[in-house]
Amino acid sequence: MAKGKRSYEEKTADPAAQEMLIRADELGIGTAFSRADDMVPCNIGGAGMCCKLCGMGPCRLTKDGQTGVCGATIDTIQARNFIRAVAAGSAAHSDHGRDMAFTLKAVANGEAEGYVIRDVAKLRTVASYYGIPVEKRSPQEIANDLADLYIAQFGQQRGEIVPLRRAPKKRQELWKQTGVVPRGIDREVVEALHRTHIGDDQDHRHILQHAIRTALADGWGGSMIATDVSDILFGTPAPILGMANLGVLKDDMVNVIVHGHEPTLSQMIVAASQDPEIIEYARAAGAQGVNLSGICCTANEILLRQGIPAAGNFLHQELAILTGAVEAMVVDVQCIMQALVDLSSNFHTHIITTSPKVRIKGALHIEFDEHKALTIAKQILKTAIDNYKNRGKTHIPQVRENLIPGFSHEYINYMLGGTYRASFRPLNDAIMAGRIRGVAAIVGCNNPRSKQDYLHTYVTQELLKQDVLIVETGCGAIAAAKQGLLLGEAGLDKVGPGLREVCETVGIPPVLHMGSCVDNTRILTVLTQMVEEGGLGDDIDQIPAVGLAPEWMSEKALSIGTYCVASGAYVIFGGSSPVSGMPDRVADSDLVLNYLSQGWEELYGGKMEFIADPDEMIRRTLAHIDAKRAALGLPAWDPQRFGRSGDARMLELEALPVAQRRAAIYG
Ligand code: NFS
Repeated sequence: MAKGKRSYEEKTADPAAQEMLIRADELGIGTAFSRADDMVPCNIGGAGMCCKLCGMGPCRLTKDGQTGVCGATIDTIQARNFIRAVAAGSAAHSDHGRDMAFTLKAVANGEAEGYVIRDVAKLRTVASYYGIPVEKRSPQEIANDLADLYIAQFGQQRGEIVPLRRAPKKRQELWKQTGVVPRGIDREVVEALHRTHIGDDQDHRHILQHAIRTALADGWGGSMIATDVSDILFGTPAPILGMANLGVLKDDMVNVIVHGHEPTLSQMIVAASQDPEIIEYARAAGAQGVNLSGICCTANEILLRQGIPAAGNFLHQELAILTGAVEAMVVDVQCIMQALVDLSSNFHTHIITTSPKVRIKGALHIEFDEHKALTIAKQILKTAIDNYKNRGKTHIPQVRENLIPGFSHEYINYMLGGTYRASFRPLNDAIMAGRIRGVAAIVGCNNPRSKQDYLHTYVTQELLKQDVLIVETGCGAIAAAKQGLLLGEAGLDKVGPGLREVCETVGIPPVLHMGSCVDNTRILTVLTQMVEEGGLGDDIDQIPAVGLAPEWMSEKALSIGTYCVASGAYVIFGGSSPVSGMPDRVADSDLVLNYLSQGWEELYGGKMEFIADPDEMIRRTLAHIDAKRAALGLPAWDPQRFGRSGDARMLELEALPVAQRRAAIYG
C-alpha cells in the first residue's frame, strides 16, 4: 500500500508516476502526493472564510451572522481573499512579461550576449498594432521602440494599457462602460492590495470589479507581452515533433532539467547544450553528452520551439529527481516546490536557483543575467557535468510518448488557409455547419488532491467524442501529451465524426497544444480572430466555447480564469472552490460564489464556476456550447450528419469493386 491514504492508481493516472511513487515508498521518501494525504486542508480557509489581513484576527467566520473584529462580513472577506489571489497571479505573469520586455530592450541595443531577434515578421506585426513605424527601419530600431512601449505599460498611471486594443471592439466598449479598463499593469495590482488592507473596500461587488481589472492587466497586458516578446526573440511556434514523460531521461547522458517559467535562460541552455565545447566537456566526464528536458511551463516554452522533450508537468518535479538520474534541476520562477532541495539530498542532484527573485535554502545559486546569458548557461551545464561522476543507482521509468505541439494562432491561421489565404474562415464554417460543435480550452495545473492528469485527460477525451475541438496549454497540455492525445492523426478514431473530418482535411490533431500558461493569451487572440472572421457573433461571449482548468491549484490559474470571464468566456474550475463558503451553516456565505457566476455573467457575458465532478463539467460544457449555438441561430449539433466525407468516404469507396466505385464517384 502506498504511503499516504490513497493507492498509487488513485494518486495518478500516469504509469510513469505510479512507478516512481512505488520507488519513493521503497526509499521511504515523501512527495507532494503523500504530503497531500497527510495534510488535511483547513475547511474554513478553504472556503474563503478566514481573514488574516490584520493583527486583530485571524477571524474565522463559522457562525451565522458572525463578523470579523472590524465588522467585516463573510462576503467582504471572501472577495478580499479572492482578489488577493488574482493580484498575486497577475503579478507573477506580468513580472515575467516585464523581464521579457527588458530582455527585448537589451537585445535591441546589442547588450544581450547570445540572443537575436528570431521572428522579425512577428516583431513588425506586433509593432504595427501600436502604430510603431516599421518601414525602412532595422529590426533593432523597431524592437527598441516596442520594448520601450511595453516597459511603459507596467508603470503607466493613467489611460489604458495598449494590448487591450487587440480585443474585439465591442468588448473594449463593454470594459469602458463597466469601468474595468486597466490603466497600468502594476497600478492595478497595487490597488488590489490597497483595497484589501484593513478598513478599505467593503462591498464584494466593488472588490470583485477590481479583480476583473487586475486580471485584465494580466491577460491583455503582462501575459500578452510575455507571449509576444518570447515569439519575437525565440520564434513563433509551429508544429514540431516532441516527446513527453520521465522516459525521456537518459542513463548514459548528463541529464539537466529546466523547470519554472521564463524562456530566457532555458533557451540559452538549449543553445549551450549543443555547443561543441560542452559536448566535449561531457564526453571527457564519461557521458555521451548533455540531455536536456523540461518541467512545467519552461518545458512548454522549449518544447514548442525546439522540440526539447518534456520530462513532465507540475507533479513530476519530485518524481524526476527520484530517478537518481538528474545531475541538475535548474529553476527560475513559479511552481517550484521547496521540497526539491530536501528530496535531492537523497541523491546527487543539484538544485540550481537562477532568478534574483527566487532562492531556496540549501540550493546552489547561479544568478542569471541576460547580458551574459551564454556564459552563465555554460557555467550551469559544466556544474551539472561535473556532478555526473557522483551519480548512484538510477531508476528511469521507460514511459514516454510522442506529440506534436506548436499551434500558435499564427500557425492555426496559416494551416487553415495557406500563406496567401491564411484565415479562420474554415474553422468558423466548420462550427457554423456543426462539424465542430464548439471549442474547449483545457488548461492549468496539476493538483495532488486530485488524481494526477485524470481530470484533464478524461474531460478531453469525452469532449472529443462530442465533436468539440480542444486547445490546451500549461500542465494540462503535458498531461494530454503523456496520455498520447497530441499525436497528430493517430487518435482520430476516438473523435466525433464531424471533428474527425475537419482534422483529416486540414491535417491537424484534434487537440492543439498552444503553449505555456502565459500563452493563454494566444487563446484570447484566436477567439478575437474568430469574432472578426464573422458568422459567430460580434463578441467573444457569443462563441460556442468554454475554458476549463480541471486540476487547478495556483493563484495564476485564478487570474487566468478571471480575465477569461472578463473576456466573455464560461470558465469551469475543477477541484474545490476558494470561495465555496458553507451555505448549510453560514447564511450569505455563497454570495461571492454566486456573484462570480450570475453576477459576472450579467456584466461580462462570461462566468466562473467550480465543479468537482468531471461528468458534470462535461455536461455543463456541452450545454453551454449548445445554448450559444442556438443563440446564434446555428443548426443543433447532430452527430449523424457528418463523417461520410474525407478519409472515411475514401475507405468506403476503396472497399467497393471497381465498377461500383466508378459508379459511386461519377454517377
Ligand atoms: Ni500554469 Fe505553468 Fe503548471 Fe499550473 Fe504551474 S506550471 S503557469 S501554474 S502548475 S499550469
